[in-house]
Amino acid sequence: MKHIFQIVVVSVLAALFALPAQAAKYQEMEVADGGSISGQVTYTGKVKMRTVLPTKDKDVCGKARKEPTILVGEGGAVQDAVVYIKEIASGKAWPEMARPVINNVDCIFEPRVQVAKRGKVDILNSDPVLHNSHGYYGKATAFNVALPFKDAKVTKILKRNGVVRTDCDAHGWMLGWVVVVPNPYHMQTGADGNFMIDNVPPGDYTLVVWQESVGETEIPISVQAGATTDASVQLN
Ligand SMILES: [Cu+2]
Repeated sequence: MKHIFQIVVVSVLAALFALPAQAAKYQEMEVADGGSISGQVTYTGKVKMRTVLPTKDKDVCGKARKEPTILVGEGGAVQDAVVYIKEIASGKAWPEMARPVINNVDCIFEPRVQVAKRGKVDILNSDPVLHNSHGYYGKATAFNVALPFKDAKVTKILKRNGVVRTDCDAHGWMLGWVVVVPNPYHMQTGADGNFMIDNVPPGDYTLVVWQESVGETEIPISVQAGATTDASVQLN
């Protein structure tokens, strides 16, 4: 009896510990009768500006200026929003994704916003001044690299999914973002604010729309075989 009890306890513990790991691991499979999710990300509120005030290396970093905290184009279209399915256990194969690069150019992170898969990231300095790129998952450091001279390059690993904010410890106004997505069902919006995510297995999901100043907006969606679900969202 005691023996059986031990087996049950061990099995229950094993199942408990295995669950989160399985939930995090995305399985690639053949998708039959997939549906699509499409829409547009818009914003009609007042666009807040932030002040960029270079206090040193001004010959490289430029003058004081203001920049929008959200890129809004015609009809309220939001650029550089990242749209992805929050949780999906299995589905289409990951596409070929180039290794992400965080480039320091004129004291600006290029690109400002990008999407990546867990794995390596190259951090580059294209400026003749010291940058110290410091990435965070929330408050936890993701990487912290000094790039003392032009063409310095360091490769780091983005170990988990989530939003990585990059600051520069040398230039407090610098700001960049890498959204490490959990599955291949994602898209970063361009100037038209549109997104299109295809080959989704039919089912109910939560769509996440992330934008750097708004944060995450979650939308419940239902995908039907061979159909397109409209998931247009107005951020506020
Ligand atoms: Cu810097």
